[in-house]
Amino acid sequence: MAPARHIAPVGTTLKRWLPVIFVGLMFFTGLAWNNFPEGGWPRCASYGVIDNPLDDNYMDHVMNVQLPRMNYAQPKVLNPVRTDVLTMTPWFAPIVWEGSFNRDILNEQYKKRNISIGLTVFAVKKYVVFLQRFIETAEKFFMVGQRVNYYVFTDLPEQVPKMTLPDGRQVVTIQVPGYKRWQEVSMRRMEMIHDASMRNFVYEVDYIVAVDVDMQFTDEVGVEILGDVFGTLHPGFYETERQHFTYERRASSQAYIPEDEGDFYYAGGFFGGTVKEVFMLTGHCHSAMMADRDRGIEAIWHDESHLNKYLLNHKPTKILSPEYLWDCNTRSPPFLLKRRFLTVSKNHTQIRS
Ligand code: 48C
Repeated sequence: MAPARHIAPVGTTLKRWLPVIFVGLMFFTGLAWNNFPEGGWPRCASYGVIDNPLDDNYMDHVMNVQLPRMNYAQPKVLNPVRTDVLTMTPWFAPIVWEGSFNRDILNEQYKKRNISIGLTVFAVKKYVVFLQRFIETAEKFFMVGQRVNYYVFTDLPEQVPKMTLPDGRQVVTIQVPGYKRWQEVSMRRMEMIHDASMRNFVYEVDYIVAVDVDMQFTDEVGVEILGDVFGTLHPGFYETERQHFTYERRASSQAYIPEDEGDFYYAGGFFGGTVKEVFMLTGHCHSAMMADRDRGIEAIWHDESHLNKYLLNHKPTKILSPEYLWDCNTRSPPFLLKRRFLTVSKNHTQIRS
């Protein structure tokens, strides 16, 4: 019977081969390392080098996430802060209400990104009278601590109030025609924002927030509103059945929405998003309005009708509650814990004449 071969315990074998394994590992690692594509980790087994979709300092992000110590209430899975209002749409877009977010956490996240926001406002003909209060109240409440460009579109640039603003905030005046009809002024905003997005905004800011000027900020409006594309619930329709929304109901208009369609009724006076998304939204709405004009039709609520059609077919990634656009003459219902952006009472006939 052949002598039993002496089989050394595994540990001895391993020790004996360790140097060989180590040298081998170093050799192959070195080979591999030299073949990594420039700029970091390959995403998958590649047939030829692919562009690395992660930005160059990917590892920095991963290794250096340092949110400062913050004390805030623990979010409770079974005990949501708001149970009186809808806080998420069926397409997973958050609806922003007081209590549904912590601005300190959001500010920390945005601070790392060093963003800038463009606030567009049209003050054409007599509406220039609203600018002073608009900007003064925006300085108190709008994106405090962030970089902001106020883009003031007007036919009367000499009447734009001269205001000294802190570092990082400035007024940029853009001259536009003083269209005769107020409806035309309102509708042309889409065209003007679209053009300015391509000419200026894309080089100057990350987000665009487009609002009415006959308004004033009365409470914090911060980075909680930012996202790819957002609309605002109109204060007059949050509890209305959709067949009673004042959508455009004539099929001949590009803004047409049938009675059995629609999610929400969005206000024309407050929308926004990334420059790219706002560029597409305003371009689409402007083209639709020009197509209607060629066919001799004007949607019932002008740019607001087209905004609603656009956001029906291109769902907003975030929705602002009526806290962000409220009528100063309407009492606050119990669910309205904040009034952040209020209409300024005016004599429509006088101001639009
Ligand atoms: O700037 C003007 N001048 C006008 O004569 C008519 C409208 N406008 C702009 O369009 C203002 O920025 C207005 O806020 C906006 C249309 N919105 C309104 O008139 C009410 N907020 C509905």
